[in-house]
Amino acid sequence: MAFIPYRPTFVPNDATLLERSRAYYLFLTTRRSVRDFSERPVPREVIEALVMAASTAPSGAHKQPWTFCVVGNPDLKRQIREAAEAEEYRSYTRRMSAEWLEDLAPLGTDWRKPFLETAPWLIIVFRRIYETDSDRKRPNYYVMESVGLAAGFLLTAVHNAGLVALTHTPSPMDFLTKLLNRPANEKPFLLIPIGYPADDATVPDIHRKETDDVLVWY
Ligand code: IYR
Repeated sequence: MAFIPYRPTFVPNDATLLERSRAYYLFLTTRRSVRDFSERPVPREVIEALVMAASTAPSGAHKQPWTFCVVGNPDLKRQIREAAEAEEYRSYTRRMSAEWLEDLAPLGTDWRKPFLETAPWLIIVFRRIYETDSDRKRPNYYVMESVGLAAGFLLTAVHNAGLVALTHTPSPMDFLTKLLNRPANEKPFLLIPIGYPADDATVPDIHRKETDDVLVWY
């Protein structure tokens, strides 16, 4: 591998360093998980740019062990919704523990997932557990960490664009492998509807942890 000089995009001075850091933090505090989507269309090229932003995430041995499947087809969205709701119904009525349901109660979620049809796009993130190079299996490394980072990059890109997203985790997710016809080396990781928020969208009045609760200096 050739090495090339690292050229910083810009060199901040002491004042802009703090200003930019705080401004970005403030901007991120305005990101929310939204469950009420508008049907307003979002151009395909926008989604492509957001996915490519996600794909800039660091990854184990730079394997980029992810595939972003993008669904806009209404019929496929309906099939995904039906399959997700069937699993979620079983989860909410049988599989989730009393403690789990109690922790979720303030968020007001249930097995119904209308956003899987309302949102113009569903991005299903798959983690690639290995690659097949001329019939030989090659491992990927730190796949969970890598794909988690890419999903995080996607969420901040969506927020920066002025759109909203939801990190949805229907469980189990194997129905996505089947519906999207994915190969054996890919496992579903997250389902992320993306679009504009509905005009009357509401979000729970959550509060984030304070500095002292998340940061320890040594
Ligand atoms: N996957 C279910 C339940 C759920 C679980 C957690 I942890 C959440 O933060 C939110 C929901 C669902 O999507 O409803």
